[in-house]
Amino acid sequence: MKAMIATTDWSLVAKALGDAKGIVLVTHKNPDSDGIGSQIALFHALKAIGKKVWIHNLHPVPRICRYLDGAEKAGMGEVFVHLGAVDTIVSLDCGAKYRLGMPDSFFEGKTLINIDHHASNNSFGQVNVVNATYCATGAMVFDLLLSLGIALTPAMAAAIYVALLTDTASFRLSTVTADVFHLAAALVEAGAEPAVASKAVYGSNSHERLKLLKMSLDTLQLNDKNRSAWLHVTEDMYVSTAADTEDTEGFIDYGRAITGVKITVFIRPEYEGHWKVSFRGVNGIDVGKLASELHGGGHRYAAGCTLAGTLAEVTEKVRPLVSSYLKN
Ligand SMILES: [Mn+2]
Repeated sequence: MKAMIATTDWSLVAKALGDAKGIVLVTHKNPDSDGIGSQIALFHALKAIGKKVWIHNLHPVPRICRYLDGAEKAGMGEVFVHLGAVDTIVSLDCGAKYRLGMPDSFFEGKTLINIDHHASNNSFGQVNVVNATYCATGAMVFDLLLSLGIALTPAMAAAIYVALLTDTASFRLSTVTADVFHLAAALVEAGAEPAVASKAVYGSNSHERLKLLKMSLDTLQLNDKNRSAWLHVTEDMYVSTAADTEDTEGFIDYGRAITGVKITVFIRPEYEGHWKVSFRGVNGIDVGKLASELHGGGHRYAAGCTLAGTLAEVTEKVRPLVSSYLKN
């Protein structure tokens, strides 16, 4: 097996994990498959070398990841009951400390290791491996395990595979290089099952989700001479369809898939009076930079921010900025 990026220096992470007596693995609020897959793979790996390890997040494991062996180990909420047994926290796939959503007391006196591929990551840990050239944090965990000399089990391989699958939008993004396919092949050789992952991620729609999708697609608008696509969901839509936030995963891709569209904007309720605004861009447009102008963050091709106001106010705030990125 060969590393995805052979030059990544894992020595400080290896040292910190080697010294650790108790480790908790965390990822961002509303976790996605990359965060969860990374946690599960590293969980199994650290167990295999005799470490005391837990998985804990503010929010539950998304439904599409619950088939993974190890998903049932994830705890949730602001209170982590094993905090006293932990001296080391590993943050995975999280661009900023506040996005973990955990209280300050959670971090007090702990060594914080930050492993992430968001370009906007501000290296908030004591030990940081941040590299935006990785297509997924799962790929970073693969390299870490390789450097630690830990053999991949089918459970680890399956967890990294789903991270890779979803963060590359099914191997569709420009982050997908020959090395990504080499990695995918290594994972399948180690026991990952692509058909099982694809069924779980893309073939497990609920009727509620499709009803919400139908309503959201009814909001689809093209602006900027058909170069920006806009769609949203509202709280009322959640109520009338009995769907939830998790069901909106992938809605933004319908905008991205329209010929000629260069920026897609998807807006959904986040919390009282606040909206989560997600952006997807094409080659040559940096939506990570766009989101950072709105105090958000993310990647070149996928990013987001949270804005206060009504839906109309939020839309009016974002619209001129999107237009300014489409000038040329
Ligand atoms: Mn990721």
